Amino acid sequence: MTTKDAEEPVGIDLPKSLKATRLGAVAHLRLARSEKRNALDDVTVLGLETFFTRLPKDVRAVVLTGEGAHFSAGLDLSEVAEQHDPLEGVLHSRMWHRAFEAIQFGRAPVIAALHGAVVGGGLELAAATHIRIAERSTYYGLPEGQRGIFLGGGGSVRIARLIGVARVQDMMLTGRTLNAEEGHLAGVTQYLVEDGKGLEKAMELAAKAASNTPTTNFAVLHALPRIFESDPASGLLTESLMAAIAEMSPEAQQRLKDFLEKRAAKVVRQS
Ligand code: 1HE
Repeated sequence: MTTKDAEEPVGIDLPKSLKATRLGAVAHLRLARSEKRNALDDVTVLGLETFFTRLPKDVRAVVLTGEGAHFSAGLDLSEVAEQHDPLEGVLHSRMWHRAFEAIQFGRAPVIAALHGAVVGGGLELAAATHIRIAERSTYYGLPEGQRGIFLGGGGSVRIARLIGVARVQDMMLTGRTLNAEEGHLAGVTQYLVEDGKGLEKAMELAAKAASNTPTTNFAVLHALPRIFESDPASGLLTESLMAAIAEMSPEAQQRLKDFLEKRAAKVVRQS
């Protein structure tokens, strides 16, 4: 991304609850249903799946934000209030799983800038992204417990891995919310910024991630989490295979040469 890049459309048909633009190699996807606090209805969840499965090859990172005062109020409760068929309920949850898998295991790293309420399915959505930034106004809740329902968008797996089963149990059993600082300490976010600064930080990080080689980013997105979940022996073997593929890529060879010939940046302390 350079300063001369102008914002342009991404070229994917989306429902009106989602808006996407791109600035060079970075796409910016917004939840755009602020009148319903970005509650995630079926159309929006399917739109997320479409966006992340059809991402153009030259989009190298995605920034995800929510319009209005809140990132997302989670599942659109009006759509489940009338649901009485258990199988339909399972399939509904599986639809969320598909959409969020497309985010977590898509072609580009996704950076979410959070603010206001990040609750229920909104937190499940954020947990499917790779880097999360919280503005100070952010708070997290899992009101499924109070609503008489359960997680269904992958939260049992992803949120529990981020903050631990014990915290998820506390939030669901008691309705406890975490503020931005508590969430940060618990492991929800990698960055905490002042109000109004989330998008800027996300664009800065996205530009960095977009400048990596596609092979390294593929390894980080697809291989690393699977290695982490596998038994150590299989994990180490997968790591070796992935390492060999990455270092043999022509882009990696060029980058290594650039460093050895003093053309590449050194690793310097940032804080
Ligand atoms: C909604 C939703 C929603 C707002 N589904 N319509 N999620 C929750 O239990 C969170 C429910 N929402 C809230 O607690 C609050 O709305 C907020 C704290 C997020 C924001 O409060 P506020 O005062 O800014 O807005 P509001 O007046 O509550 O809501 C504005 C409108 O959005 C209102 O509709 P209106 O027609 O009266 O204007 C609300 O009804 C509507 N709205 N949130 C439907 N969630 C895959 S499983 C995942 C399971 C879950 O995500 S459970 C958690 C559900």
